[in-house]
Amino acid sequence: MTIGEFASETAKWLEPELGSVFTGNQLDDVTVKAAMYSLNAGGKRLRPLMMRLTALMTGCPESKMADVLYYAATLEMIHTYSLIHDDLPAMDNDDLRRGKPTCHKVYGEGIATLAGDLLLNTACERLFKIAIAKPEYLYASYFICKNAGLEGMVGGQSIDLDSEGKTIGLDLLYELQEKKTGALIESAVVTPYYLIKGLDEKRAEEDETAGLLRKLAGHVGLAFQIRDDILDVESDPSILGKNTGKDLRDSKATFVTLLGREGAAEKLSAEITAAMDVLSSLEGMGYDTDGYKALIDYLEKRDS
Ligand code: GRG
Repeated sequence: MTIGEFASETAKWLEPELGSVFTGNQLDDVTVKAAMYSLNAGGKRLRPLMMRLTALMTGCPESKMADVLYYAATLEMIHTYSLIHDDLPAMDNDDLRRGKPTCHKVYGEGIATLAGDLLLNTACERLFKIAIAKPEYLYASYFICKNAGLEGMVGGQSIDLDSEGKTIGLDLLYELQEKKTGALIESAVVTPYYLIKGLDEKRAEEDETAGLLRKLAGHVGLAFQIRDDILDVESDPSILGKNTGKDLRDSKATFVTLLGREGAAEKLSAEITAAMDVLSSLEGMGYDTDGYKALIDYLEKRDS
C-alpha cells in the first residue's frame, strides 16, 4: 500500500469518530458548527496517520485499535483548535486554511475563538473520560495535555509571538519549533505505544522502544517544520491551501531565514537521515518500519 492509500484509509477510519464527538441538539449550536467546519475542512490527518502507523508497527491488538482511534480523533481536535486560534487576526491573521476560508472568516472572531476553546475543552473531557474507565491510560492522557500546554505547543507559540520582529538565534528557533509543532507530533508518534503497553511515566522513561519513538518523533517534527518553512517561500497558495510568504511578511525567524534555502534543505536532509537511523534501530528490534519509511520519504518531498 502506498502512503497516499494509507492516508485515504486513515481519513476513512478517523472521520466517523470525529463525526460522533458532538451529537443530537449539540449540532444546532453555532460554536459546534464552527468547530465541525474546521474539523472537516480537509486537513491531511497527519497526526492520526502517525498514530495508526505506530499502533500497527508496535503490534497493537485489534481490541485496542478503537482506543487508538479515540485518541487520534482527540489529538486532531487539539491540532484543529490550534489552527483556528493561530489564524485569528490577533495571531497570524490568515484568511485561508486548508484551501478554505478560515473559521473566523466564516463564523466571526468571537465564535471562532469559542470553537477553538470548545475543541480543546472537549478533547480534555475525552482524555479524562477514557482514563477514568481505563486507569492504565492516565499517563497517555496526561502526556497529550502536557504537550499541548506551556511545555509544548502553547509554550512554542508564546516564544513565536514574542519573537516577531526580533532577531533570534538558532537555539531559540529549535526550542520554539520543538514545542510549537514538535510536541503534538511527539504525542502522535508515542502515545499509541503508551496505550498498548499501559505505560506509566517511569516505565515510559525506561522502555527502549518508547525512547526510540520519542527520538523518531523529534526528527520527524523538525523535518516537518523545515519543509513547512521551505514551502512558505516556494509553494503556491493554490497547492498549499494556505497563503505563502507569511514568514517574511511577519519578519519571522524560520529555518529558511536563519540558514538560507540551501542550509534549510541540508538540515532537512540531515533530519531525514537521522529519522531513518532510528527506524533501523527499531527494525533491529523486530519492528516492521516500512510504513514510517514511506511517511518520512513523503515528509521530505511534500508540496502541501
Ligand atoms: C494557538 C496555542 C496555539 C498554537 C498554534 C500549530 C500552531 C500553534 C500554529 C500553526 C502555525 C504553523 C503553520 C505551523 C507550521 C506547522 C503546522 C502545525 C502546520 C499545520 O499542520 P498540518 O500541515 O495541517 O498537518 P493540516 O491542515 O493538514 O491539518
